[in-house]
Amino acid sequence: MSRNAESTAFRSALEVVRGVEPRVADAIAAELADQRESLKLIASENYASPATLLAMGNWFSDKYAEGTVGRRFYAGCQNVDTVEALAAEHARELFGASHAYVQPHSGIDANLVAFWAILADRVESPALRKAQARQVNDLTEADWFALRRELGNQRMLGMSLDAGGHLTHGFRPNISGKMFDQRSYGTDPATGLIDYDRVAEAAREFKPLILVAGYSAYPRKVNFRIMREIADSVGATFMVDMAHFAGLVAGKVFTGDFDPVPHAHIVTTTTHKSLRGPRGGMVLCGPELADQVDRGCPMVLGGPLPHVMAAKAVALAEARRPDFADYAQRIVDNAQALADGLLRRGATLVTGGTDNHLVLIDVSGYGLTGRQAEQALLDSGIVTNRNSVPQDPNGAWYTSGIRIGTPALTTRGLGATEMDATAELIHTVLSQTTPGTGPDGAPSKAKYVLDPAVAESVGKQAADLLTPFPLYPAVDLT
Ligand code: DSN
Repeated sequence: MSRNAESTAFRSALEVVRGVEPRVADAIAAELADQRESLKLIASENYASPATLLAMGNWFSDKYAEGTVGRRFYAGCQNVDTVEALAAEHARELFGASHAYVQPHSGIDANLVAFWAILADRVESPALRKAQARQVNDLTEADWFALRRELGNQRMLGMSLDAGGHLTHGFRPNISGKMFDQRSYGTDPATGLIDYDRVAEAAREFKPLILVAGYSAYPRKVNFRIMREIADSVGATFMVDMAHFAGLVAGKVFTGDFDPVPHAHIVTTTTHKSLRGPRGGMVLCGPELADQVDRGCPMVLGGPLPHVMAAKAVALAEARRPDFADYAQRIVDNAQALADGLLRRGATLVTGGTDNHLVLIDVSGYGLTGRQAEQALLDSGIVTNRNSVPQDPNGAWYTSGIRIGTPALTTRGLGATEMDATAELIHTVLSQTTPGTGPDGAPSKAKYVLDPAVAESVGKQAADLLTPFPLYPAVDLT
C-alpha cells in the first residue's frame, strides 16, 4: 500500500464515522495523537500495521460463522472460510505447528479453549464421551452429575502471579483457579529465576493433569525442553502460554529448547503483543488435541470475529517476512540496552536483567510502590504498568514493581541509544518522586510527590526522543 493510500484510507474512514457520531471520530483521532506523543513501554502493547488495522474495518464483522472451516452452523461462510484457512495456514507455517485454531478473541479465551480440550481429551468420562458423540438426549441427570464430578477437581500446576505467571494459570480468584485444583511454582528468592528442580519436585508431589509454562512478567527465557520432561515424568499435559513472547518465537529469537512449539502438547497465544497483529488469540497443537480445540466455538467461545481473523491472516503473513526476524531481535537488543541503562543508574531489576522483551523494575529500591511509580511516570509522558514482584509485600493492587517492554518502541524504530536515554528519563522520575500522605497525614501507597517542573521537563525530553521516529508517518488526519 502506498503512503498516500494509507492516509486516504484512514481519513476517508474517519469522515464516514464523523458523519454519524463525530465524537467517536474525534476519540479515534485523539487516540492516534496520544499514542504518537507518549513513550509507550507497556510490555504487552504494540502498533499493528496499517494493513492489519484496515483488514478489520469491513463487512466480515457482520457475519456469524460458528463452527470451523467447512463445518459451520450458518450458511454463507465461504469467504470467512477463506480468511480463517489463510490465517491458520500462516500460523502453522510460521510456528511449525501441525494445527492452528485462530478463532479465540483473546489470550484468556485461547487458554479456556486449551483447558477444555485437555479436559475433554484426558479425563476418562463416559458421560462426556456420550455427550460428544451427540447422544446428549440420552444422558440422564445422573450422567450429568457424573460428568461434573469427573471433569471437576482436576489439577493444574502453573507459575504464580507474583513470580510473573498469568491470572489464567491458576490464580485463585480467576476462573482457572476455581475450575482446577491449583498449585503454583514460584522463582528462586535469591535469583528470581525458575528453579526447574523445584518445579519437578512440585510436579512429583502434586501430580497435575496440566503443567503450564509461560508468563506475563518474567524477564527471562524458559527452557521448554526441561519443562516437557517434567510434565512427562508425571503424565501431565504440557501447555505453554506464549502470549508475551510469540513474536520472539516467530522471529526465531527463541529457538531450540526455548521454542515452545516442538516441546508443548498445546500452545496458546495472543496475536497483538510482540507478534504485532490485531487484538486476539490463537491455539496451536498437534493432531491429538486438534479435534477438541476446533470445538472451541461454540463450546467455549462466542461467534468468531471474521474481520479479526482477516487481520490475523494479514499480520501473520507479515510475520513470515524476513524483516520480522530482524524486528524480533531488535526487541530483545532494546530490552537489554534499557536494562543495562537502568542498572548502571542504580535501579534494582528482578533477575538482574532480561533476555526477552521486558524488564521488571523493583521500585521499592526508590522507596516507592508500583502505583506511585506508574503515576509519576505517566505524569512525565512515560506509559508503563505497575506489576507485582516475587513475594511482593504490596500485593497485586499497589505492587512494588514497574513492568516495561520494548515491542512498541522497537516498531517505531527506536534503538539502543534511545533506550539509554529512556533509562535516564525513568531513573530521573523515580529518583525524584517521593511517597505522599493521605488526607489524614498517614503514609499512602498511592499518593506521591513529584515536582511538576521535573515531570514537564522529562515529558518534553520524551517527546523529543520520539520526534525522529514518527508513528504511522504516512497517516495525516489534519
Ligand atoms: N493484560 C496482559 C498483559 O498486560 O500482560 C495479559 O493478559
